[in-house]
Amino acid sequence: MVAFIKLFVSSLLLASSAYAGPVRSVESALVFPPVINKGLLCKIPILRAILCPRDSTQTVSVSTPLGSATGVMDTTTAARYSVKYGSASRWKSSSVVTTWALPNGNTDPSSTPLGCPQSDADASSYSEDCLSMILYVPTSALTTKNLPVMMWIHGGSFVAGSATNQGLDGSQLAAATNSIVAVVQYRLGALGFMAPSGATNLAVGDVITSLKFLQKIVPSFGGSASKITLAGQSSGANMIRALLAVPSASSLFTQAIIQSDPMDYGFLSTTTQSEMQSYFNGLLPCAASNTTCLNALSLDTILDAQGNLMDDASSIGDGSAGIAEPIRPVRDGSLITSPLDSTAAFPSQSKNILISTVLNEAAFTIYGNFQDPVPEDEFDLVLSGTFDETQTNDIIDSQKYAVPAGVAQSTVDARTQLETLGTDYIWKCSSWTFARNWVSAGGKAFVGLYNVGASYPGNSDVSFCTEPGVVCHQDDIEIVFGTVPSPTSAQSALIKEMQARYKAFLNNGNPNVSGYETWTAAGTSDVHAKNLGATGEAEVGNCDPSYWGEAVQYDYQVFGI
Ligand SMILES: *[C@@H]1O[C@H](CO)[C@@H](O)[C@H](O)[C@H]1NC(C)=O
Ligand SMILES: CC(=O)N[C@H]1CO[C@H](CO)[C@@H](O)[C@@H]1O
Repeated sequence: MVAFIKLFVSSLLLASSAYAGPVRSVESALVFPPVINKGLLCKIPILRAILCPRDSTQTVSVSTPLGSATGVMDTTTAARYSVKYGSASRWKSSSVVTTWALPNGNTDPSSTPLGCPQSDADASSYSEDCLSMILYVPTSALTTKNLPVMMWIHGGSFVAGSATNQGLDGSQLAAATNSIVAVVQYRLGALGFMAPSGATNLAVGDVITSLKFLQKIVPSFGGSASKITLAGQSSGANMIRALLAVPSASSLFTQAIIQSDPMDYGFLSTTTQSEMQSYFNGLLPCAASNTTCLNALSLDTILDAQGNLMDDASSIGDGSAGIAEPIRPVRDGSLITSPLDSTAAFPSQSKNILISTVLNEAAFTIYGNFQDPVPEDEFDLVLSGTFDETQTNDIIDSQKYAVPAGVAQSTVDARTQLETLGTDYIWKCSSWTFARNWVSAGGKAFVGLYNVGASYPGNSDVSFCTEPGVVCHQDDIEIVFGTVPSPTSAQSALIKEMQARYKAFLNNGNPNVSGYETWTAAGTSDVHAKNLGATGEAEVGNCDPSYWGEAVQYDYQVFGI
């Protein structure tokens, strides 16, 4: 069972391990329109933002209840403010800062925050003092008040990623949607979920802390604290799913955008979490109660233990932690109070959500791990290495992913079926199931499928991901942010469309805008998934309600999480 599930890890992990540090460069080619009396007006901080020629050190200031905020104008249309939003002692809950400060003791407002500690990144790129965010404030905020706010939660399987990852510069998105974009960091891995004392979901708490911070400060920037939308991709979207299950966080945001959430994985059960916790504690050279010892542990020691935990997680307890995201939010019954999956009726919902997946979510994994075509007679074998016996038999008996009959054995490449299967159960169909449940519980949902993407750095390691028409996991990120390096006309068109739709959604919870096709809201059976980058609605395929979740169970059903 382990061997093949492992394959589905890497698409989440590897792709996001392309941690690249700050991505910004000075776009000196931008020319600002001439302004009369510029010299005088540039002395007034708030006017400086819109009226004065920018250079790489052009600073701007805003007065907030937490003190004066200083940022920089990277572009003519948005200012960027890096800020430390929260403080936390190791393995303790975080709290909102009481004073505005640049991250990591920086004094240069153009500096970017260090990421949270993670393996596969240079130690100089991270710090335990990592509860920071970057705010992108459109210059329009000076003249328009009550702008919506979109807070982006990065992916990386809860063990990687940061606010400075490739493509996450929110300047263009902020200007195009006329909204404040915040890109937030939260504690990762063992430091965010596995306190030896047994406390968990610390990272979920960090995001709640960041929302409380936003509530306090966005009005100073021209934003509205009652129009905050959460948006995120992959495990960032999974984090949002967790926050939707936290009643005490509900008043802190109004709606959510969930991109490529691996919804097949439920939250962790408390039983599995405590078994993993015991295992992890056993890897540390400290008693779980010895705070002095725990606080003195080096980050290397903690990350090493975390790596061992992840390697062994799928054989701990019932194995429901799996391999792709073994460290993840826990349905602890106090913070996260419902599973938000098909194992129980959803609590009643009133928020609007937008849920999307991409065409080839599993391609990076399948084509990255099977470099050569997979013959038909190995298909069943791969299945039985991925699913439990019942799931395997149900899938084979249904013939839904069978290699088409009449195809010469020598030309068969079952990677096509495996890729569709992986995409369906981990992402696409499970997201559609979630949308149906959401609507049944009274919420409104808009479902989309990206037919056009922009190859995210790292995805080009798998040549299939660079083929025309293929959209791999993460290829939606630069489309949303408008950060595609040299966009094709199809990419430019989709960037424009998605930003227009996001702008509408951020303002009124509906992604419909004139000039573009109607995006019909999901129903309890037909989710009306809108093709993004293509016309009409996506083919239902095996995401029919009678198949995944019914005829064949999702992993969260198999494990009864
Ligand atoms: C805590 O751990 C330290 C080693 O870091 C050890 O010297 C000390 O005796 C321990 N304290 C207790 C109460 O066990
Ligand atoms: C189908 C649909 O939801 N159409 C809506 C698109 O958005 C506009 C503006 O919010 C609404 O008036 C439409 O009803």
